[in-house]
Amino acid sequence: MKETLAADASTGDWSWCSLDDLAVNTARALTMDAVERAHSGHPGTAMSLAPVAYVLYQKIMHGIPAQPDWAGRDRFVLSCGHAGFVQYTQLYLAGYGVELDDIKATRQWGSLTPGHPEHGVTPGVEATTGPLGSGFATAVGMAMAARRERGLFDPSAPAGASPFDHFVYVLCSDGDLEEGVSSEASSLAGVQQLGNLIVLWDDNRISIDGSTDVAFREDVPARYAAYGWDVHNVDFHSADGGYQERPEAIFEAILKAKEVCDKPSFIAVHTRIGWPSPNMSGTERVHGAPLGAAEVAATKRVMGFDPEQNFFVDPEVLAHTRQLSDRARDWKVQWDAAMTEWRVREPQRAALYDRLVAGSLPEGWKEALPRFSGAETPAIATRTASGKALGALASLLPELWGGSADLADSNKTWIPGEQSFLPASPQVDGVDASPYGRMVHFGIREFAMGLSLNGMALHGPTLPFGATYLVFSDYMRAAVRLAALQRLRVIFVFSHDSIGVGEDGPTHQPIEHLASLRAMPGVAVVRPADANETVVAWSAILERRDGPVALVLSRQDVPVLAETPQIGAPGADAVGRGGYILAEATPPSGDSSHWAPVILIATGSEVALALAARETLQAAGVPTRVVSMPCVEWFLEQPDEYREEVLPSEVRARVAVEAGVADSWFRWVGIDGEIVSIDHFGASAPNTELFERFGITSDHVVAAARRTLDRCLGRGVVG
Ligand SMILES: Cc1ncc(C[n+]2csc(CCOP(=O)(O)OP(=O)(O)O)c2C)c(N)n1
Ligand SMILES: [Mg+2]
Repeated sequence: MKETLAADASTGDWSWCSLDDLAVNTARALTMDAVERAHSGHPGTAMSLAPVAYVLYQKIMHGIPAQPDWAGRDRFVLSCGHAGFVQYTQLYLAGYGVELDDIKATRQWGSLTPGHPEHGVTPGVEATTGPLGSGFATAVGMAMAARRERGLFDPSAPAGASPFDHFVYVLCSDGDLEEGVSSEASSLAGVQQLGNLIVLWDDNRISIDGSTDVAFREDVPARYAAYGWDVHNVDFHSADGGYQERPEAIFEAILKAKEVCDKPSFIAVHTRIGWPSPNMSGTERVHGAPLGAAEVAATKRVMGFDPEQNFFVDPEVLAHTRQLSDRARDWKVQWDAAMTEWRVREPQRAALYDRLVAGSLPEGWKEALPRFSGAETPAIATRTASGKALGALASLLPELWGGSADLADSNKTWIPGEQSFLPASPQVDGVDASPYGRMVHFGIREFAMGLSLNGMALHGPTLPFGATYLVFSDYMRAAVRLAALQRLRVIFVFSHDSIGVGEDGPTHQPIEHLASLRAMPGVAVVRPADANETVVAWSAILERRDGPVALVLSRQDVPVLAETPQIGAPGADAVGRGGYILAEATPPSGDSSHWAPVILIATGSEVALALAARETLQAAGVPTRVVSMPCVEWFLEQPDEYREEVLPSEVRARVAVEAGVADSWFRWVGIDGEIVSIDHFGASAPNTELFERFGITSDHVVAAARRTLDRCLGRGVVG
C-alpha cells in the first residue's frame, strides 16, 4: 500500500488539534454517562482506548460513514467487545448513523448500541464480538479473504495499487490474548504472512480479577515475534511514573505497520485502564461497572468538562469529527475511478465480481454435479460423494474456497488441481502454492478455522467452507454459534459422523453432536442419506443465502439408494425441504397412496436401515412409509400443509432412527412413537459390530415399529 499511502493526505502527515483532544474526551464522557444511565457496562477500557480508536477512525482508516458497507473500506474489529463504547463513540463522532439518542439508549431493547457489538445491528460494526479471542480470529479470516478477493479479481496489480487493497484493524485486550483461539489464529496469520492485518493490543495489565500477573505473565511481544509478526511497542507511561497519551505514536506505529507487507503487525499499547479517572483508573474497578456519580464528576473535572452536564457534545467537536465524510467523498471518487479502470482492464473478472456481489449462481451450474447409480456404484461414503460434488463445482464457482483442519483427505474437501493458499515464500516441498490459492491449510486449529471462516464470510464476497471430524465440532462450537448469530454463509463440513468411525473408538465417535448442533438456533444440520442426496444437499446449500450449514457426512460406505433423487431428477427439490417421503407405504388393498400405519424417520446412514425395515414390515402386511429427514431445520421452515403431507398427524405410530442420542427426535415421534438411538458413548471395534451391538439395525427398527403400533392400537389411535 505504499503508493496509496504516500499519495493520501489523510493518512500521510500527522495532524492533531485541540478539537481532537476535545473529541477524545467527549468519547470518554459519553462512555461514562451512558454506562451510568444504563446502570451497567464497561467504561474503563472504552475510556483509555478512546485516543487509539480515534486515531484509527479519524486519521487512519478509510471508510464512508454514509455507506458502511462500501467494498473499498478498511475493516475494523473490536475484539474486546465488552468495551463496545470504544467503537460506538467513534461511530457517533464519525457519523455512521449512531446518534446521541442511540448512545443514551445503550443496552436497551432495540437500541443501536447493544451490550456487545453486534454485526447487523449497528452500522459500521463489522463483526459480532464479546466472546474474548473471537474477534481476533475472525479478523484473521477477513485478512485472508481480502487476499483471496484480490487474487480473484485483480491479481496482477502492484501492491497498494488495486481497489481491492485494504487493511484489517483489530483492537484487542488481555483477555483476547489469554484465550487460546487468538494464539491459534495468530500462528496461522504468521504463516500466512498477512501484511494487511494490524492488531493493537491494549496492554493495560488488568482484567476482572485484578492484575493480569495472576494468570498471564509471558513476554507477549516476543511471542508475536516468534509467530512471525512485525512487532511494535507504544507506552503511554513515562519513566517518572507519569502517564502521557501519545496519539501520534499510535499513528506512527500504524504507518510503520502498514509499510510491512509480508507480516501481520502487532502493536502493544501500554495503557492505564479508565484513564483519566483520578481515583479508579489503573484498577479493575473501572472494568465492568458504572464509576458512580462522584467519580464521573471528578473525571469530567480532570478533563475540563462541566460535571453538571451529561451527554454533552460541543457542536464544534461534532462538526470537526464529521468532516470525515468530506474526506471519504474524495476516497470514494478515487476508488470509483480505480474500479472503472479495473472493469475495463478485467471485464471477465468484473463480471464474476458482479455475480458474487449480487449473490447469484451461473447459468446451468447444477448440470456439472455428479449423478450416482446403484448399478455402477453400489455403495460409497457420503464424504466421498461430497468431495466429488465439490470437485465438480470448483471451476464453475470460484467463490467456493476453504479447507480443513489438517484432515482434507479424510473430509474430502481437497479440490483436485487447486493450489494451496500460502505466501510465495518460503516454498514448502511438494506443495503447489500461491498467495491467491484456493485451499487453506488451517492446521489443527478447529476453533480458529471456524472463526476465520466467519471472517471470510463477513468480508465477502466469497463463500467459505471448512472441515473437520464431526466429533471435533465441539472444538469450534463457539465459532459455529457466532456464525449462526450473525447469519453468516459458512459451510461447515463434518465427516466421520457416527460410530461408523469404528476402530478409532469413543473419542472419535460423535454421539451427542447432531443433537447438540441442532439445539443451536440458526444452524442447518444436513445429514444426507446417500451419494445422490449428498449432491442434491450441496445444491440446496448453495441456493440458500441465509446462515451457516453443518454438512454431516459418513466415513463409511453407504448404499446408493434407488429411492433417493439424483440431481435434476423430478422430486429432487424435496431434499432441500429438509424431509420428504422416500418410500411410500403400500396398503394391502393397494388403493391408497397416502396412508400408513407406521412411519419410519431416518437420517444419513440409517436411512438404508429404515428402508430395509420397511421391506420386512410391508412383507408382514404393515404399510410402512419411510421419511428421509436430512435437515430438521429446513423441514421446520416448510408450510404446515407440506409437513402434514409428509408426517400426517393422524399417524402416531412413528419410529425415528439415528446413530446418536435420541434428543432430536422426540418432537417428531410423539408420545406413542419410539426412537432407535445411541444414548451412551461408543467403543473401539469394527463399525459393523458396533451397529449390531448398539442396536442400530433394521431388526431393532422393525421391533420398535411393532411396539409402537401395538401401543397405538391399544390406545385406539391408529387411523
Ligand atoms: C470467552 C470469554 N470469557 C469470559 C468473558 C467475560 N469477560 C469479559 S471481559 C473479561 C476480562 C477482561 O479483561 P481484559 O480482556 O484485559 O479487558 P479489560 O478489563 O482490560 O477491558 C472477561 C473475563 C468473555 N467476554 N469472553
Ligand atoms: Mg486488560
